[in-house]
Amino acid sequence: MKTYICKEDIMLKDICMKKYNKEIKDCTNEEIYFALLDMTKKLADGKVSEEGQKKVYYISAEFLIGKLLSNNLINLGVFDEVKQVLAENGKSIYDIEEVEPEPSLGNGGLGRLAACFLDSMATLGLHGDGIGLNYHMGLFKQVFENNYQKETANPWIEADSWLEKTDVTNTITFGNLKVQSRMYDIDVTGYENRTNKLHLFDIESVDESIMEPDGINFDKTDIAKNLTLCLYPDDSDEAGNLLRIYQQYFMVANGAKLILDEAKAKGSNLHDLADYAAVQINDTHPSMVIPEFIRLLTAEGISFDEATEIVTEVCAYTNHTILAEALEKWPLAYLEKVVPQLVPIIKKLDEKVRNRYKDESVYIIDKDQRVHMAHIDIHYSHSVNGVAYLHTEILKDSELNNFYKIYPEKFNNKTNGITFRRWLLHCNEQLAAYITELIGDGYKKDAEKLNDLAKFYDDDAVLGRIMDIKKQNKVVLKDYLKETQNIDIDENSIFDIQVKRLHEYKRQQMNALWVIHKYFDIKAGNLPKTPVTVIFGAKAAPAYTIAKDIIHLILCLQQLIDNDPEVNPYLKVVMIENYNVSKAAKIIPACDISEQISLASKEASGTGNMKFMLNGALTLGTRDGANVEIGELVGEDNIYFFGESSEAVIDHYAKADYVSKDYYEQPEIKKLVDFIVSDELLEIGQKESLERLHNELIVKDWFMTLLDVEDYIKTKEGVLVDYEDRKTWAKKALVNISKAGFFSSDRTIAEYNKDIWRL
Ligand code: B1N
Repeated sequence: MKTYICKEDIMLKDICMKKYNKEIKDCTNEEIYFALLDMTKKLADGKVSEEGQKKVYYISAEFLIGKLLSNNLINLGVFDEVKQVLAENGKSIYDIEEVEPEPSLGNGGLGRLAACFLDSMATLGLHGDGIGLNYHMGLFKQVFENNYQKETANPWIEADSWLEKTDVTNTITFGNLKVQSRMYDIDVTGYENRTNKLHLFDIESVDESIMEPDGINFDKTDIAKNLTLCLYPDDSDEAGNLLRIYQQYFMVANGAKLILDEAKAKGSNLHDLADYAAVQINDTHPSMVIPEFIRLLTAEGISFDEATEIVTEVCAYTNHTILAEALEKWPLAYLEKVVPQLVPIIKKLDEKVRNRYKDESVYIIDKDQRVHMAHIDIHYSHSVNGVAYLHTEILKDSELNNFYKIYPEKFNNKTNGITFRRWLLHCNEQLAAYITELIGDGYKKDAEKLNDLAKFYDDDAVLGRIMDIKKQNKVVLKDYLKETQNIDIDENSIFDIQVKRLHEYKRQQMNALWVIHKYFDIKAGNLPKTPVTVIFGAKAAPAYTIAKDIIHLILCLQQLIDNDPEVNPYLKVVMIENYNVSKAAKIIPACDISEQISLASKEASGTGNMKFMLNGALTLGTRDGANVEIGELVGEDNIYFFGESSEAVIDHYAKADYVSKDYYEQPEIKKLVDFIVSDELLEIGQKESLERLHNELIVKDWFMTLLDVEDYIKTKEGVLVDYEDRKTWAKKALVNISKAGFFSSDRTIAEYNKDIWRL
């Protein structure tokens, strides 16, 4: 019987004895968790090495890393052994996982992508570190109260955690204010490869006690206490905007200093910085790193022009959205208040642009004296990439067309990806084991090997097993929901799932209209053959009123249907509370239908779509983002597309000819939309909220819900019919799994390295 982790002679047994003077079997789950934390850090530490001259720095406001214990054990190659040792001592690794708090250092896809990328860099053996902020409360925790989202505080840092306090400290200057920073590191373990670091900067003077219980309100002006309190502080007033600028500059000032120090230590004379560092700017939050580098380089005696060239060679920018409101434009006056040292540099950079180009749309500072952060990135980086084929084409053809005409050579596509370690090996152990049984474990390192599953497309036994595993995952989710939210779901129903941030362009409201349609249908006696469970999970930004109204509608529908014995045997709505990475890992493997229904052209890529596909769900979606590439890989028979094309949508915006009222007037649609303010729902929900949403759909509907709702309903009904043919469905699921290899973030990172970083 094994009683220790033999790999590196680091014995869990010994750690427990030394730390607690107890045998493993006598330790509590908490004690074992902290012992495993020590053990894992030691194992990871053994794999840190300085290799090669050049290093990548991935700077991002978000790193949605999720819980790390199991992920690290898998990557370090000791998960099975640990699981077994624990089992032999009457403990379960799954219970111990529950002890770990989930770091909430991100919001959605952008942050989760950064985490997947760190995993893949380490896995490919690339020397690449992350640079970000150590938010003490991260994003708020969501609870439901009276069918509304309520925000609460979300502290996650404990005395003993994955964070390692380093001795790197800096003084960061904002005009008259100076703050002391400190760097904390988290190990990033690669799968059977090297360990990199995620560097998270914090202020020494942060004060968690100033946060109110709602997790979002605090004195926004007390920078020395609040700087690293939370991610995306409310920006509805000037103080909130200034705080975001303070955060961004704090992140890049510490980051730029670290990058230059490391390059110098390796022998760089700074003129050759590009031989030592590649910097990836993840969306515009870190854009100030460009003027900050120029400030630091010129202070070392390098000319402004040369500094500009050096920085351009070092930096590369990733765009993640075409939504205008998400593209940051800071008033110059705000930058003057927070980072006066950067303002002359930004003005000079703008001047250079004005001297070369007459087109106002590419200026950095516009006529309203606002600084377009993305414009700094595009002029002064050597690479601009979108995150899916369609998204990059839209950037080139319309959104950034004026830039594309100037710098065609800078534009490139890097279709997003996901790490299969977390999104298959860890979250769906059974499926991973079965795939290994069928095709060996080569796919764990070379995801394209999943294609070998093609030989089983017509193998009834294999198809049966795939469906059995799905069923077991549905039972796991059922038990989890019972335990955490006291909700009962039926594992024999169809699990139809939409989990992602709440935004009108993602159109959770359209899915809600389908629920209303189905409710009417069931009332009319058209009963579905198999019951349907519609699962939602989403946080709304605290100041985004309509998004909160949509959550309210979904929760009201959930209550209405739960209490209607005529309907509840056939239809159930579940809104998962506080959707996060850990919950995603339980939800995704259980999914039958993956809802990817954004308005075409608006979802830059999506990455949930890839996770669902990999776990054998079929996509119901628009031809948007990476859905388009999923469709090309699996073929039209294995995906359900509906709705207007991105060209048609872009054309509607250009002509401003979409009138939602015209669609609303169609009796079938009117009936669904008006149900939002029906007596049944008003009895459960708040009049103001439901009426606001109802009105929004009729008079505005900026993201064209009513344009696509009819086709959506028709297509979804077709999916439900197809579900009944279990064998054909299983085959479609297997095709999806087998074609998912392309979406490994290992592929994405290899492309970044080949085309942009060149390590
Ligand atoms: O980035 C993901 C994509 O897969 C998604 O399609 C995209 O919506 C997401 C400002 C954002 N784009 N932009 C953001 C987040 C926070 C913020 O303050 C913008 N997130 C995305 C990964 O590429």
